[in-house]
Amino acid sequence: MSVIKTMCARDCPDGCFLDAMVENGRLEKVSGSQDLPFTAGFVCPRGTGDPQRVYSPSRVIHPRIRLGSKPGPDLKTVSWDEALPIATSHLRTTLDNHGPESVLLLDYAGHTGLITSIAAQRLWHILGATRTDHSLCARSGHTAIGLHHGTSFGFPIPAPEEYRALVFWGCNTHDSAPHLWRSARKASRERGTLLAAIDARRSPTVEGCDHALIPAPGSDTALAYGIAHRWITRGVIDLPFLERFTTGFERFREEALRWPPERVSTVTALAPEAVISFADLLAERRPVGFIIGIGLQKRAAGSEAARVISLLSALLGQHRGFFYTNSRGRFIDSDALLDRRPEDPPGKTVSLVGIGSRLAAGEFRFVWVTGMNPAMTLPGQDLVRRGLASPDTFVVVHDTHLTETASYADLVLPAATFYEKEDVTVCDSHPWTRLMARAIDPVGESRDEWQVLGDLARALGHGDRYAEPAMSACERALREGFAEGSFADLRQGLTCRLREASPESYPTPSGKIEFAPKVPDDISPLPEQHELERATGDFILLNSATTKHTHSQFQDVYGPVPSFVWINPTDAAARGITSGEIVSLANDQGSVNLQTIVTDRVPPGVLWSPRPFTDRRGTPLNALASCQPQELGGGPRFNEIRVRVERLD
Ligand SMILES: Nc1nc2c(c(=O)[nH]1)N[C@H]1C(S)=C(S)[C@@H](COP(=O)(O)OP(=O)(O)OC[C@H]3O[C@@H](n4cnc5c(=O)[nH]c(N)nc54)[C@H](O)[C@@H]3O)O[C@H]1N2
Ligand SMILES: Nc1nc2c(c(=O)[nH]1)N[C@H]1C(S)=C(S)[C@@H](COP(=O)(O)OP(=O)(O)OC[C@H]3O[C@@H](n4cnc5c(=O)[nH]c(N)nc54)[C@H](O)[C@@H]3O)O[C@H]1N2
Ligand code: SF4
Ligand SMILES: [Mo]
Repeated sequence: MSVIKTMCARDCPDGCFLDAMVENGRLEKVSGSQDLPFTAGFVCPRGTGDPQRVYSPSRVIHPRIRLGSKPGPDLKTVSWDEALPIATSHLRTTLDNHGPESVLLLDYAGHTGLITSIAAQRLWHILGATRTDHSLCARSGHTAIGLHHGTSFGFPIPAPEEYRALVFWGCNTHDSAPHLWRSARKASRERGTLLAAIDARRSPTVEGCDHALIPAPGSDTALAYGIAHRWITRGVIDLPFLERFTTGFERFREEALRWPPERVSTVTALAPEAVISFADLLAERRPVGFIIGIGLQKRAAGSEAARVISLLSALLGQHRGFFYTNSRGRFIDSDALLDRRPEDPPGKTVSLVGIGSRLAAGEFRFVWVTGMNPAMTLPGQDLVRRGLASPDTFVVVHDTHLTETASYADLVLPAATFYEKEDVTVCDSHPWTRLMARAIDPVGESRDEWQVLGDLARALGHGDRYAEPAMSACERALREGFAEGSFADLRQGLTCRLREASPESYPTPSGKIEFAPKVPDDISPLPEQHELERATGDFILLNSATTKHTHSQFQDVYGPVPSFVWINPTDAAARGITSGEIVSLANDQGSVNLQTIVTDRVPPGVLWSPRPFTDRRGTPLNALASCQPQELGGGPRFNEIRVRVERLD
């Protein structure tokens, strides 16, 4: 058995160093490498499930072309020599007849490696074709935090020893980042670090913390101002720090003073005393690390909550005492990966959250899908699926597995998994990286992205732009990237440490933390608590990941993403609903049927379900989600899906 050192490529904050155990050319087992203490010792169920997924029956192993109409499973195996000219000819015809804007790239979170995630974008830049703004996940929070701090990176991970309290705010770290969670638990055990959670439901993270608050969904801005109010009125804020490192505090102070505990209580539904005692607890436990969830900002005003929470630690005299994701604090030259040149046409960038409407309107005649399963993960599924199903739109899906989107593909191309190609990935939290060495040969006829896109570029006369080996582009991108080690070390399998921006530097106009930055007219200079819609008989459906699946992946290993919904006993009783019953969640966009679990882990008026399931009729959860982007940052609104709950007869 040989052990190949690699790193996980999934879109996960933990960035595990993995040891791939290979025997006779076959991936047998995957374990957490001892080379990185942060992730050593265990991997999540997706890591352990990788060997099964790599060889699963749903793996795409040959190119396949559609027989019959979309959507449907009828695909015929063809050779690469047949498949590539078909893709090229459709692409060329679309470019000639409809222009580059009608050629869309849908790429997202399947593989976060520098090479894999950029390979298709490089060609789209050369062609001046349509790309998206990648707004589906964390973008609003990045924009929000950046308004006040210049960029969104926060304290280094693992959390420095001096944190005496960690607040998990609108994130379910227990499931979404198990190693980060483990390091927090260790700090709690060994140093008495207080663990607190603020979540709109009793999540696994809430259950694992010493202290928790369950505010009404979308009321976090009020809560954060309430905490600031208590600190300001008690005089526990660090005035010399605020004087030296911030601007605009007076205006923030005035707003915070408008949020006494009683007013906070009317918005959050928390008892005034609970807000006061929580604020006092944190003030005694400084320095405090606020971990701001990506889940938190997936609502119309989610970015407002991210803004105000990111400012709290400054009141306690701390630089960047928050963690969101640290992806914006690295020194990676993405232009080197894209090979951007002045002569390239500008191209068009459109909203990924809002792409459903454009797809349904027939704006695109050629769509290349890679590292993404849009027929599951995009909001507005009715529009998305209608658009992909159009006979006028030629859809190519390059994926490792036969996905729900493959049912809408005209051509499916087999992709190599991260065990089958070389790459380098940069994790969003900790700063360590190492080469993702190729552990096994590509399964079946699968090919990596650089090769496939290079072949397509060559056929279109742009071969010179893919002539360099992918690893040289990667090396150029990382030229300024390392704090310890070098690209040569990386190539030898050594652990390298990436350079990180200083937590004490603020690339804002003033060079300081700006409480009330200068912003365009449609944005409020200070974070704002939006009016919450009052009871209309509708529920708010929250949804988040569970441990076994990464978004729509691993359904081949662990079965479908479970379709159940938590409902509060009071709401269930009022509707005569019992646990285990199938109900319909419906709104003006669609409906899904799923099984109830009656539990007080959600408050009245709030529902929670795993994401992103399809119901028994094949309707995806995201049929209910709106493709109207958030105002700030253009992010999604997955955590404020309004639905009615109806019993099925
Ligand atoms: N309802 C709801 N929907 C959501 C969210 C939510 O909270 N609620 N969250 C959103 C978030 S945070 C995110 S990040 C998105 C994720 O959205 P997606 O990126 O669409 O997520 P996945 O389902 O993981 O799809 C990734 C695809 O990449 C493929 N893949 C894996 N490795 C490779 C590779 O090396 N090469 C190629 N070519 N393909 C590969 C996988 O097989 C899989 O089909 O979903 C969003 N959707
Ligand atoms: N197992 C697994 N892990 C993953 C992923 C996966 O698919 N599977 N995906 C990865 C990706 S791409 C991402 S973006 C991250 C996301 O990981 P997180 O940032 O942890 O976000 P979520 O998992 O969506 O959890 C959000 C939590 O916020 C709560 N919440 C929702 N609305 C509100 C609100 O208004 N206020 C408050 N206070 N709480 C609220 C929800 O109840 C939920 O418990 O996870 C990553 N990790
Ligand atoms: S998905 Fe996350 S926890 Fe699981 S192996 Fe990958 S990096 Fe580690
Ligand atoms: Mo995400």
